[in-house]
Amino acid sequence: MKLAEFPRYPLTFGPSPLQHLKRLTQHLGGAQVWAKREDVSSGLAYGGNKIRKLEYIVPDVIASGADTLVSIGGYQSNHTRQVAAVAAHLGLKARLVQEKWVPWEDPTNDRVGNILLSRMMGADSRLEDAGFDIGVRDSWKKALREVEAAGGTPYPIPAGASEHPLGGLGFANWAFELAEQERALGITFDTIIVCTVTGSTHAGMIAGFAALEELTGLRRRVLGIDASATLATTTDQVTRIAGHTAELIELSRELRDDEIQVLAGWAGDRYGIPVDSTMAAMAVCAQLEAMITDPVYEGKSLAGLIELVGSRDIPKDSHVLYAHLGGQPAINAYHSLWP
Ligand code: 5PA
Repeated sequence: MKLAEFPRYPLTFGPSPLQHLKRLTQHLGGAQVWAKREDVSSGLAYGGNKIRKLEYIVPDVIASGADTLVSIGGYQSNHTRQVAAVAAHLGLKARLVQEKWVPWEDPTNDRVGNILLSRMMGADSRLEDAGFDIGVRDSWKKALREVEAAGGTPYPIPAGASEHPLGGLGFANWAFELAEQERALGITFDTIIVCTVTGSTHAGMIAGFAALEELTGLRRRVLGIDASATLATTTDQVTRIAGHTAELIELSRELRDDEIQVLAGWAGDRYGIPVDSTMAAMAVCAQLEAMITDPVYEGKSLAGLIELVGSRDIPKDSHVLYAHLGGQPAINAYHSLWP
């Protein structure tokens, strides 16, 4: 099926806005830096990248007759908060498995930010001790069985909605949406910067831009900035989901190796723990643009962008687009970074 033929349940206000980051551009003295803002494009509990993925999953949820969305993430998972939001919006229940993905010992970590919002929206959010892993977990299978045992009909949504068969479609569509916006603006972005952890955001973009390339011949660099600190696993997952999504939308060729680029260098040693470059990137963007990023995901991809523009790896005559994927609620649990 072509991408436009897949059913999509709208959960956003419309296309996510494009913003020229003029003061950041001036500060870096190189490429023109813009952002496409998934963090301000939906009214559902502050939105974010999962909303777009879920737009293509909700029709399947409705068709399945399920009454409970079951999903998994860390204590401060943005994904599970967006699943809780979509459940509330659809009048369904949400059962969330929140694992100890990050050894962040702040006593507010399991109480404020994302997890607080999920609880407010009525989700049944339960803590588990397991550490970071983007794969399919036993705790999640257990939650599915429990929902069934209680007489419910669960609908499973894996971590980040990435391993869901339709998980890549939202960001394949993002590529087409961007192409429309570019036509209206008269600007073409040659480089895209996107944070990558469970992979389907980046992978969807790769498939979408490949499909666009078939129509226009235009090649771009879609650079995934790893924030998982488990580069090999994330790169495998991106490769697999990009290939699967490309097949789903009937790309007429295999993806090339150069289309899949997940860059290391800004994740630090551990998922969820910021390093100096993360802190510097978050501060510079907050202070120059009042654009807020988080220390788990977006601060890390922003650090990548800043270094690649500063070093001219992304040349001065480029237009580079930073995909802002949301994630701000988590900063509440990281208050001690700004004492
Ligand atoms: C997340 C993911 P992918 O998982 O699709 O690679 O997206 C990475 C990403 N930015 C980037 C923000 C703000 C994100 O929330 N978050 C996960 C979560 O549980 O919240 C799936 C890990």
